[in-house]
Amino acid sequence: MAEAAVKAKAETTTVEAERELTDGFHLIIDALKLNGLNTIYGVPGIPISDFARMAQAAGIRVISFRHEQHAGNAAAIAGFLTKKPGICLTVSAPGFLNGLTALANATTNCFPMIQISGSSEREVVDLQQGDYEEMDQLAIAKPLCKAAFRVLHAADIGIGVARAIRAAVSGRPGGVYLDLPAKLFGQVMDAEAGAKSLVKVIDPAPAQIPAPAAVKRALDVLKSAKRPLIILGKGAAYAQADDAIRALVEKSGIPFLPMSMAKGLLPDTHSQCAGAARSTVLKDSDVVMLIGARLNWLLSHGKGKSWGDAPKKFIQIDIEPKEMDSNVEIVAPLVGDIGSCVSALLEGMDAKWPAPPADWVNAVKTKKDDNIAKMAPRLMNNNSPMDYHGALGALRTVIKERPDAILVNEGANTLDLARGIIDMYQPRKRLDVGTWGVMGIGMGFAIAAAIETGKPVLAVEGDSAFGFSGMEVETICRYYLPVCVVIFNNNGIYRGTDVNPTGSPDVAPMVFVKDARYDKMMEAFGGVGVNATTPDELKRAVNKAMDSGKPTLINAVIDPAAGSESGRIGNLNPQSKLRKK
Ligand SMILES: Cc1ncc(C[n+]2csc(CCOP(=O)(O)OP(=O)(O)O)c2C)c(N)n1
Ligand SMILES: [Mg+2]
Repeated sequence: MAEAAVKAKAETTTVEAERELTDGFHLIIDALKLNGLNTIYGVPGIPISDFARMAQAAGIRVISFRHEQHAGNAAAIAGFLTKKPGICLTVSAPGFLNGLTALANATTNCFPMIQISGSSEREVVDLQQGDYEEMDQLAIAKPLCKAAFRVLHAADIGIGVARAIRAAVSGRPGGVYLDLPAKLFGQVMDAEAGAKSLVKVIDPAPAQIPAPAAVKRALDVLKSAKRPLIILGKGAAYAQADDAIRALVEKSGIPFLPMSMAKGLLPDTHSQCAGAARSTVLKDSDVVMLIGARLNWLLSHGKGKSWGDAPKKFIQIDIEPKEMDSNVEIVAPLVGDIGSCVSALLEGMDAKWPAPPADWVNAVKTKKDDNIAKMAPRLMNNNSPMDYHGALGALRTVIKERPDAILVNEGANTLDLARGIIDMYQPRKRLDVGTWGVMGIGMGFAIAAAIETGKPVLAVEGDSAFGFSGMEVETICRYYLPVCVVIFNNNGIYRGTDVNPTGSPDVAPMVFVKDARYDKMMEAFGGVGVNATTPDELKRAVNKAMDSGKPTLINAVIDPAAGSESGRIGNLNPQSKLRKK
């Protein structure tokens, strides 16, 4: 053969050989795409930089953050909004650890997410020989999530990803950790065998149908009630069984109380909503049906002063059997997925289902109307500097006029008061600090909410709360997301008025730089910054931001003396019998 022909033949053979091989990089990407996971939130670096590049090249949307915790929070809330696991991608050791807070928070809040982390070489890590970013990540992740897996062979990537998906979304959703050591990415295998090894997860979150006897028991208890109450939790919002839940509530005629992230499942302005009569309905109800709400600290564990002296019977709908009797006796446990349970209850309620006693319904309504009337004038003040009520009154109007906007909310006073004041009208539009009351979810949640839904986002942030994720305003500008951040700037944590009693130049631990201008941060990255000193100015600025869709940050100047210690949960601060010195 002539020399040129030999060379040509050799080149063709190489090309053919390459065409027949695939590698870890591509198998992971293919496995994600096969399962409809088309967005990755992460921070690149060794050993996942090329993976992030290749994922983007393959059509996956790769949203690159400034810190892994916020990428993790974004993935978690993407999971809550879509019922598909959100993907968070981190580098080894420190990046992995930065993502863990979000992974643990997702698990606590039952948000499905998968943290995929690159890790260093097993051989070196396991002998503790000091690898670059050495850490036994799988062992560390395990207690913080629902399930944790490691893949060592390219041929196992398909199964590894499938297991992670199923673990994240089936039963009670939660965080899953998937450990991918650096060497896995470059491993090659036969392309056809690789394609065959991928798994499209069939029915990842199978319906769990409640037992008919349990349904009947629940209906019997409900029917016997003199003062019934329905509590809707975040799980009810997650379930996306909105029509069935609304039908059940309306057919029963029972007052309902939405937990924070269940607000809007039925509008807060619904005639049966008892949000403004919370303390009355908790105290005076005799039968309480919990739908996707847990009797944790947020509901005072179902006992004690806030639940009053009247004997209570609890009906609880939850997908997790272990949730039953977690704090108090559940007389009618209904274990199953919320959609199936609510539909089964509805089917069991015939046309003659009795309305709840009128004296109860009227008592709740009177209390609620009183409280709403008392609050109304405070929400209309136009004070400068603003107090929480004036500022939130303005934002309340914005959301009323734009019910499809997503509200992200964190802080102490900024959170507790916004939760009470801003009415929600549609399901899954309020995203906040959840079960732990964690600060730092703000920008991650806002970014994912904008990416996943395409709707405008209003993030209402305490100045302290914002600081935890503030650098991600660059991310918001970089992807040009329709996010309007409003910072309730009261110069500090809870209040900006604490004084250091020693007289040293250090300010008190709760106090920040006075009169800071957070709006300038947004301008640094090309977004719009506004300093608002009155509720009218604030409303105008938010409306402008939402009309334009431009990344905007509004520094809302709040009276530093307006807040109270720890917002509404000051009672949780430990006290000592010893007097303060
Ligand atoms: C990760 C984390 N760290 C610390 C806290 C404690 N914490 C609770 S609320 C809060 C900030 C409250 O101040 P701000 O956000 O300014 O709200 P304000 O009450 O001033 O409106 C802090 C630091 C927390 N909840 N989570
Ligand atoms: Mg503050």
